[in-house]
Amino acid sequence: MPCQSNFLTPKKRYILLTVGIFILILIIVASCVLGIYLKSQEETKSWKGNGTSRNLQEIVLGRCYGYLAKNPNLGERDCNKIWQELTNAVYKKDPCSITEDSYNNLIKLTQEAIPCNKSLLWSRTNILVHQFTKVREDFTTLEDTFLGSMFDGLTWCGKTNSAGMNFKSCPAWDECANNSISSFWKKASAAFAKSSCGVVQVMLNGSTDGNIVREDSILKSIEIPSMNPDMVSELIIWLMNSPGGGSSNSCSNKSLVALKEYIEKHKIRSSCKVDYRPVRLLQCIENPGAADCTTYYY
Ligand code: NGD
Repeated sequence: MPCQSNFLTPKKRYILLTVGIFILILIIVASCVLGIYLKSQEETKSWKGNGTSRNLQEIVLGRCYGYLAKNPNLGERDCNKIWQELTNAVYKKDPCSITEDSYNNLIKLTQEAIPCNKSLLWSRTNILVHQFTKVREDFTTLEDTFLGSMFDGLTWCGKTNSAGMNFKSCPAWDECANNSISSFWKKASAAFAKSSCGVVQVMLNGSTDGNIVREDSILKSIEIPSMNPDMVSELIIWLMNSPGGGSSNSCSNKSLVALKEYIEKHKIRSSCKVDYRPVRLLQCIENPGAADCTTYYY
């Protein structure tokens, strides 16, 4: 009796091979289609905030070289590496999954000593505080530091499935907890507060609507708890009201009393000055006819 072979006949082998190749081609085509679909989904997905600032890379590099030219004491810093670390933090990642730790390397590359008694924090006084530090360069806000000055006023976020920035839209501050912008400023603010020493100042807005200090403000939730009470001797509040009238507040305002208690709970002394004169003079340059400004004329 002829023994029966276990091997496939050439015909069966040919059919199996054809089917195998067909399935392989099908898998490759399906994954290509899925990839294109995911990419197009991402590109059409729209976040609520503005997209990455146009020419972001050129702006960041320009600001980096500009700061180094003005501050030779910082020594050798590699602006291209700094840009690289920003891209490492956000490229190929969901812009709502960027944590404060994503920026660890960026923070390391931009470390800078802040002279004692010169740190100036702020909340709801963005314009005024920076008008002030323009003329009083001995005070330093986060936005006047190497790191802060490179990224202030800019927006950026990456794309989940591909390298590069998303220039169409980025998550707004409140759209998700771990977004590329809010995590950056939280990390940068914590680092700035941590390296502050001596007497620290904070400029607040007495004429703002609602609470002078929001519960979830970066000042209250990040900066005050990040300060080292062994290094910071006092936090002085400058409460600035608008000189043109409207609502104004004193240091006995409820939210300020609560803030003072909160600061002291973190083992830091605090005091408060209303309408701190050097800043008031600056306000009066812009608004010389305001009732509260006329006393400065002789
Ligand atoms: O809850 C928020 C929010 N918190 C901060 N910001 C927020 N935006 C929301 N939509 N929802 C953003 O921070 C927003 O762009 C504000 O214009 C900005 C400052 O918020 P503000 O005036 O309420 O003050 P914070 O106490 O939260 O923050 C000011 C302190 C100050 O020492 C800065 O050096 O924290 C530093 N910082 C935080 C956030 C952003 C700086 C920036 C910046 N330069 O963009």
